Amino acid sequence: MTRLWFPREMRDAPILDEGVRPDPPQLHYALLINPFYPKDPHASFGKHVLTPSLALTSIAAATPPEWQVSYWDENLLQGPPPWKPFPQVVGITVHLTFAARAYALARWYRERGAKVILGGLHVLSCPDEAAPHADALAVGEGVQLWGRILRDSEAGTLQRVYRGNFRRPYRDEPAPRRDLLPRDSFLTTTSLIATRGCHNRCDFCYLSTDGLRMPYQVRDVEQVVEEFRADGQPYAVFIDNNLGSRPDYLRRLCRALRPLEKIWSAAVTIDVTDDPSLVREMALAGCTGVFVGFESLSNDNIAGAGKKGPRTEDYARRVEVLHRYGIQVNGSFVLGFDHDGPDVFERTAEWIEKNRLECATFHILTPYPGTPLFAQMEAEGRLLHKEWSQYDTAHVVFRPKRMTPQQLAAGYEWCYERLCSHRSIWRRRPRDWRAVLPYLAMSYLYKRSNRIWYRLIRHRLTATVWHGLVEWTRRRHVRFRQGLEAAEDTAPTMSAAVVSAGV
Ligand code: B12
Ligand code: SF4
Repeated sequence: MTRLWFPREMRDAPILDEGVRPDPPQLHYALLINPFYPKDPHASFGKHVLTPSLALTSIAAATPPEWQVSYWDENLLQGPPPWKPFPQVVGITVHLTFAARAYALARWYRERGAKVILGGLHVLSCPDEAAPHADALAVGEGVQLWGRILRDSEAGTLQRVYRGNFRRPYRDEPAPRRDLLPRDSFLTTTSLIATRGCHNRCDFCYLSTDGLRMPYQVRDVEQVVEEFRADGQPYAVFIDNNLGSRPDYLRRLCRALRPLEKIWSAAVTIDVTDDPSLVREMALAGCTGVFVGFESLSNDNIAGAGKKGPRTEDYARRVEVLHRYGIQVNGSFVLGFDHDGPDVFERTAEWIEKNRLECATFHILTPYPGTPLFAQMEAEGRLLHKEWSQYDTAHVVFRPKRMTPQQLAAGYEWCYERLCSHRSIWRRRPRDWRAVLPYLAMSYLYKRSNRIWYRLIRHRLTATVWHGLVEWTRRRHVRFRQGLEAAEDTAPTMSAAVVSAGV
């Protein structure tokens, strides 16, 4: 395997200065922190500044007017979070991969007099582990809790645990505070979310976490359109688990987005292609790329995970439907299922190339705590350890059935190496010659330029450098749509060059 370039700032969290003696906390000031996590050097560093998580901007929108709130994302490589002025309350979002860092930050701020609130997915699945590190836990949906937490903290009546549910109408939530984000640091600040939940319940997915009851809900399409418009960016990423869960809603959303003449990408399941006229509506509404969780090319693996969807033999035809409407496909593949043997890597890579997927993301199967997959692996004694920082889908944390952990780790690395090779990039080029150059530019910039990404991130140049390329893509897409509109239902074959979402 080639030795990959992996700078320290991408691997290690910034150092917390233990010598700091801050002023007393500033009343009515809250700081929200997205903690550092180590990046996977096999994948693009660009993924981490493509678009921000909505966890903290969502709760920030529920801040009472007398409070001031600010935001710090340690992954933007600008050092540890600020302490001047010193916050009265610190809110930290916790995922399992960066739980240890979240706890270190919590300790640092608590020792200096701030009240620390922990929330997020890992707090929901492992509240007992998180509790000793916080003054209060926010378990579940946080927007409904944040205002109450701040007021209780002001009144000195902070409780140990606050519980929010996902049953309140989603449309009642205020728009996330995207204005708090450093705009220069992201390719786009417009992370949008229109739906919550998914029609599926795959047993490896975080949506199957024990105790997480997330009924399927949608925001009004007008709300989504308004948020897109208000953020003023040409490109948005929908961070919904599956924007296609309800085709009738997706169709209405597309019709509402169409007049904006902007571009976007979203995660969908491949059954979105059941009705090609819906794919056409997506293209007309500005969809230039989809992130599709194919998970596996083995029907046994798909059935074993409890995922409903088309047979894998039909995937190729469905990819073709998306391509026909100029929509690029970023396929997500999970490696290490029980029916995967050592041949899975080559077969998957071959399939991706044969079907010209513009982009692919690989994940080593990872049993998230609280999911049925975790319970099964634990019961079978197959978990190698519970070192959560390694549960990032880039490390093997369980004993696979049909290969060794070492074979799985090496196969995962091999898949990325192969997909990033010149040969593979060339084999996957679009059939339409007019789309080849933009595709090549995007592939090389996104997938093979980690040294550039590192500098862009450190010097906060991501937005500046990408803006021209994104705007050019948007204009190309608008021209493509005009052709599509004119052709009624016979789609031209031009593929739009896009920024494929890597989420
Ligand atoms: C945007 C995103 C990213 C971005 C940004 C990540 C970041 N941390 O900054 C990028 C692309 C970089 C990314 C990368 C990865 N991601 Co990601 N990502 C997402 C995504 C699509 C959206 C997150 C989001 O905004 N959700 C919406 C917000 C509103 O929901 P929320 O986070 O749950 O927050 C609510 C509550 O939890 C609570 N809350 C949360 N924090 C706090 C804090 C306080 C103080 C309070 C009061 C409340 C509160 O209130 C919020 C509002 O209700 C989710 C899937 C999804 N749709 O959620 C996956 C997801 C979070 N990612 C996941 C994974 C695995 C990863 C990776 C590890 C894997 C990979 N190879 O891609 C990497 C690396 C990141 C890492 N090491 O942790 C998993 C996590 C699984 C788990 N059990 O932890 C998810 C759930 C995807 C999945 N389907 O499996 N990701
Ligand atoms: S289809 Fe995707 S989002 Fe839906 S439950 Fe399965 S893995 Fe999760």
